[in-house]
Amino acid sequence: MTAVGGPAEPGVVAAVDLGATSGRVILGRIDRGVLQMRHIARFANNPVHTRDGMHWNLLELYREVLLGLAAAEREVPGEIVSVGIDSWGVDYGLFRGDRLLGVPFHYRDVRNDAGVTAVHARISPEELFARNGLQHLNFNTVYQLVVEQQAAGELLSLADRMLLIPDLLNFWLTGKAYSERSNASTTGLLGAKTGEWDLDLAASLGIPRAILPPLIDAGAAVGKLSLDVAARVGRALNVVAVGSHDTASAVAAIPNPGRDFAYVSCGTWGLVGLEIDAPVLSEEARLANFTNEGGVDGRTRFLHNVMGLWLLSESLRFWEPAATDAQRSSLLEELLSDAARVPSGVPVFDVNDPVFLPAGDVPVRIRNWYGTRGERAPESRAEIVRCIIESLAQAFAAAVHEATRLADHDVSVLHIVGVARRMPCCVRPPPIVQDCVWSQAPPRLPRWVTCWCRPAHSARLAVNSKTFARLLSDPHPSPSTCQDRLSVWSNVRFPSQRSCST
Ligand code: LRH
Repeated sequence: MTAVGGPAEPGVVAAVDLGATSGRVILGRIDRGVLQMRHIARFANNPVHTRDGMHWNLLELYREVLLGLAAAEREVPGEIVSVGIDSWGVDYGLFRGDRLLGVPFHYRDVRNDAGVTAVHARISPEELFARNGLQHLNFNTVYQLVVEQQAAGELLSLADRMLLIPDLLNFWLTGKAYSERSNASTTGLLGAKTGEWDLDLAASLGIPRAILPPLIDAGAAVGKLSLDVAARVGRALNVVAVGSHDTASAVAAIPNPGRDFAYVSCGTWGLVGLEIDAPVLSEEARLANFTNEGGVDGRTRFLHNVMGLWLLSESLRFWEPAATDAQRSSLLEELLSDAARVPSGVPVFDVNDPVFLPAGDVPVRIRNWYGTRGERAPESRAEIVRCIIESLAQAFAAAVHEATRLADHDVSVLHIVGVARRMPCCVRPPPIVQDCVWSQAPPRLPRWVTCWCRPAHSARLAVNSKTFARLLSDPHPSPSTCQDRLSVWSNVRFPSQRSCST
């Protein structure tokens, strides 16, 4: 994809994008500097709870990927030059030879806290951050692997390889086992300064070094589909490593970003921050729970994980456990318009409270959050939705601001990317890319956006949280209301060289 707008136009590529709630197979064709995209397959990614915990339905995902690739090949026979896969970070499968040992755990499984305790008994949070630069999230792979050691019937000692989800799928597709760096950077085992596996850290935590596969960068060839897979897909396609951490790909896909930009990549998670040259490893950054993830082209994503639209999707799941994805989608439509009628100024809650991390009764936990602080809790579903949106908005705004301060990096542009407007449900229209660009206070603000920059002496961006609330909740933002400093693209038009259409 880096060739977009460049001289080499590589033809048709197939992208497999796996999110925590849904996956897609998309064809992309680069034609005279314009990336045209066609959605070939869209499928749900529903976790499965078994007696030992919460798991990804990986076999089903793999089956969908194969079906999607086969459909893509039928769509443009002989034209696909490469396939790339990205997914959420941190989760993995353990292998012995070709055999997958156990069903991969979902990062929201409740087992992780024991791993945190065990890791920090051996290395302090300060030293860990100085080595891996990662925000403390109890599901970082390093904690999960240490939990593996403690489990009854543990599999770590049997394993000869650990593969993160996109690498695992690449392995099933091609028989080649690598670890792509952007996603490896979410494990907690990659040196923040070196970009190499921190083998001493692994050894000190009892994680066998041998399970860590050779690292490769986005853009490297993985291999051809193996014979049996090629027979099912229709042709021996080339698999290429992309920014296999979904956030790496999301940020790499921002059109013409320049260097002084911030982003909100909003889906199940809200990833909010900057792209910079080198990690920020200060104590202040650690205490603010900011992370340094590896980006495409050796860049660093300095960002904060905000709880994201998970709060909405899990609330819907709690309210309507038996509903289909389609039913939940239309319920969401209703709730969003009801929420828009709730008077503004609802009290906000701390969306980043870890209490909201596990699956389950999120609305009850939201009410309790207010209750335990002696505040009036939202009553109706619409009120809860309104509180979620406004609280997310405020957290996004605060994170943009904090990122610029901690990295001492001014920004003049904010890009909002992802399925930001809506809950990530599997039956969604193509993702919306919303891109707000302004380098000075916009002279006239579009109806649905209220953003501003701080006075000129500080080029840092101050973002009104209402901006995000409006962006998230307005069902039909109209491009015609946008002024030249702010454009909305519904995946149809990119006004610039790096263009995209369906
Ligand atoms: C977003 C994401 C995020 C991780 C989380 C597990 O999809 O990759 O960056 O922290 O999932």
